[in-house]
Amino acid sequence: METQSIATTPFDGQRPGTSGLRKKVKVFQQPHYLENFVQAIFDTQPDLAGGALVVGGDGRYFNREAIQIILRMAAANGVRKILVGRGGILSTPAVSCLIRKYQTQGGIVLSASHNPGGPDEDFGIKFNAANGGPAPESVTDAMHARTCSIERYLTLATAPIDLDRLGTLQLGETDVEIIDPVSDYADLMESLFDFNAIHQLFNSGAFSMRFDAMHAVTGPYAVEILENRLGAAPGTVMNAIAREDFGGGHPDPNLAHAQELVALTQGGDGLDFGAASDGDGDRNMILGKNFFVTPSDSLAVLAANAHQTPGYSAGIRGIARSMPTSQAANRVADFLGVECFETPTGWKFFGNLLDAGRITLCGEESFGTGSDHLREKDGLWAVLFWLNLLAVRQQSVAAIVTEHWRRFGRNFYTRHDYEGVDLAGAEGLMDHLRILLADLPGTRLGDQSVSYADDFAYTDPIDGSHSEHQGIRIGFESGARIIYRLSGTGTEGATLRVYLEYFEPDPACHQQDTQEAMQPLILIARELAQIETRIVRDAPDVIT
Ligand code: G16
Repeated sequence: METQSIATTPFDGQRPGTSGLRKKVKVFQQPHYLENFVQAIFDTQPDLAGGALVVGGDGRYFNREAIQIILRMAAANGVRKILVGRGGILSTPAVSCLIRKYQTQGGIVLSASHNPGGPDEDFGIKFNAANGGPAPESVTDAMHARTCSIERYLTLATAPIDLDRLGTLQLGETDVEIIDPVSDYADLMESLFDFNAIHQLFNSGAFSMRFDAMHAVTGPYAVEILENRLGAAPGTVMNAIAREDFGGGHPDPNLAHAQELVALTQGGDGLDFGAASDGDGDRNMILGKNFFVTPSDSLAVLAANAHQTPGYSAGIRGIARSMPTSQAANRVADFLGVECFETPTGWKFFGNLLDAGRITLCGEESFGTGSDHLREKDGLWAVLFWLNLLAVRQQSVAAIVTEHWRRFGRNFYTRHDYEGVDLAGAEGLMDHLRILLADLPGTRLGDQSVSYADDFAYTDPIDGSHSEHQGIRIGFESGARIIYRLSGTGTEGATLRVYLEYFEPDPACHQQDTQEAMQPLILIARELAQIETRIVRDAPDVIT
């Protein structure tokens, strides 16, 4: 089979964002577009030549075509062995699991995560390093630099291979092994949690639940783990069939996009437990009967109770949360006497802390929770963690969380997203805030006194790498915070995220409605940033 060197020229805008390169499918379908980025991976990751690689994606539209292109290019670039999920399917956590288990030199994940799929929707590609985690900025910067000067890519002149049959095929000199996408990951989950206790909970007759796979990649994983291995009733996993367009939905597990599931948990006969995951299986949403667990609270609750699960019975070494995630986890870390790190948004910033053994658990407000078992956030892991806690504590979700608030105080939290806004307006809003920063400390905004205001920068404590402009942070003497950031995962215009938090120690005030309780802070945030005039929006598109 002949290796071909194809002449190409650079495309603008191939800089990876918060999580890889995400663009519209039509952008990726342009001749040479995907190839240029993939060649930049091989050109900047010399260990892949002669090494092993994991390849898989969330099954969205263009997944199969992209995988065929990547396999041919990997073979032409001298990769010795490639592990591919059957049908081209691998969840993001499963890729991380396989890289670590089989000690490959990296992996390529094809996904645009929670963004919609289909011919007119989104696609994405991300490189994960040999530790199983998203490539750090130094690596993605090098890839981007390479895309700016690329002049050729290597591929093989060969027909598409059969992705649907398990077994090993030859592609030139390269072994391509088509593997069961689920089993290694399911085995890892079984090693971390008390499957007997969860099995008993499911069979007690006193517990009802649904897991919403949102027609995305976790369908087969959740059916195998929850229904086959743990004995949940067939149908416990809803929307279990993965589709290229996610059934036309938005595979984002939050209150706005998982309404069908949310409705099932509400009312007097609502389910005891509801959970959902996103397009590529790394996000999670946790619901109890008439109860939504914010991702920030979820991280704090898991940290406070980790010792009750087999995988974490020895306790945790430390916690990390992304900067906009609420400070609820800090209170638990203080109580446990372990370190708590505040990192920029993006799972890649947890990698060094996990590798160095400084943290065991990490999480983000954006529905991501994970631990040192992998180097990605992990949706089903979080669901199993909660199920394990429900089984051993024999309490409802609401009881566990309200008890947690009584013990540690409650960090009320909400995020307001303004999606698809004019980029220049959004950047102007951020510039306006930056100009205000120096004068804010010591002033009063509404009934709050500003104690600090900055443009968040982070120096990684392990390798000293430095990241700037990671979000505008305004902290008040009361412990409340307002944070403004522009999303790094959108594909159209800009998305402004406003994150709001305040601390309430008094249990008598813990049952208030979040939006009502936070109204004074919401108004401060809107006025300070001049949201209505600068991005011409009078209300957020999504509130979580
Ligand atoms: C990605 C990143 C997360 C980040 C999230 C939101 O998640 O992996 O670390 O918190 O995007 O980022 P942004 O606020 O920049 O849109 P996912 O699930 O999309 O891969």
